[in-house]
Amino acid sequence: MSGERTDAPALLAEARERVDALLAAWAERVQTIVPGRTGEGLAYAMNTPGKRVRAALVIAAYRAVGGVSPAIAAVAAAVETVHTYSLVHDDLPCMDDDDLRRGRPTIHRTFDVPTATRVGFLLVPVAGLVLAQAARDLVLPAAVLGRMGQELFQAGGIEGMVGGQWLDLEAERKTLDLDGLIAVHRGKTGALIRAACLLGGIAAEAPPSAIEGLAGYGQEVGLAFQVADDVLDATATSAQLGKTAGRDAALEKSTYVSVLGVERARAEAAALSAHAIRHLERAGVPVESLGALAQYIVTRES
Ligand code: GRG
Repeated sequence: MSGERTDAPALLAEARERVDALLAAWAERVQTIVPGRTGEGLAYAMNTPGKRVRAALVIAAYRAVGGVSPAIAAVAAAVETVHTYSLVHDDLPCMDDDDLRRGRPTIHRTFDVPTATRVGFLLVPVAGLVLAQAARDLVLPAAVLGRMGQELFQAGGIEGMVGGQWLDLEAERKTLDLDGLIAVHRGKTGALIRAACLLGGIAAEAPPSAIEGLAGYGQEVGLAFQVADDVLDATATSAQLGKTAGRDAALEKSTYVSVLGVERARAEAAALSAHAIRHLERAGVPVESLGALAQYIVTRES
């Protein structure tokens, strides 16, 4: 659409505004279905304020390949719901055992471990419902919904996020080489980010060449995101991050920083972001918004 801003701050602000409103409405709805503390925990999780990078990627990818409906925000909300589930479970004592997330106490600190465990699991079917509603809002054929569901839940599963997190947990107090680290990062973080980009393209019913370009872009920025996250974990404060800084070192995790050092890790993230943009160029997908988000992902300056 003409007149839309394509800089990262505007894209992220728009994603936050639209997606947060949708998630707040879903949070109210789920509380009428899920009783008591678990329903409250679900609403708390769905209303925590994320940066909404994945949502901005869905929307930017959709528009880059010609999508025009504002209802794409509902697809973005589904992706963010899967992401929120992963954060709730990632923070549990049996995983990264963290107290702070998105500038607030984690769900198991605010409620308790069984509630946070249930909340995480319940968010997965909620994401399916949000995605199905998104397809209705966008008036998409069932086959397109099927394809979006396939990409989202494959990326969220053993071949993606769960598999990567599993490798990550097994690697604590072990030293990974760069290939091992790439496998962890591509799975636990990269797969969902790649899916966000793909879902934007699929929802716009883009041609295969454009979808391939978005997939390549998403794969590179997905890895760049986790490399930049490794750098931030080592260099930023908890107040800046809204989560506990220095957690990787405390858990003796191999990261891009432990393997390459801060400066080479930063350079690697920038190189991945440049590769990402070349995938778009080769596929003839306009670079403006997605390029701005690739740049934001490695600098986190908006
Ligand atoms: C059962 C083994 C097993 C796994 C369950 C918990 C889990 C699945 C996966 C964890 C995936 C995870 C949390 C990866 C880290 C991704 C990451 C860098 C998160 C931070 O993303 P931001 O900065 O956060 O976008 P906000 O809060 O802004 O949304």
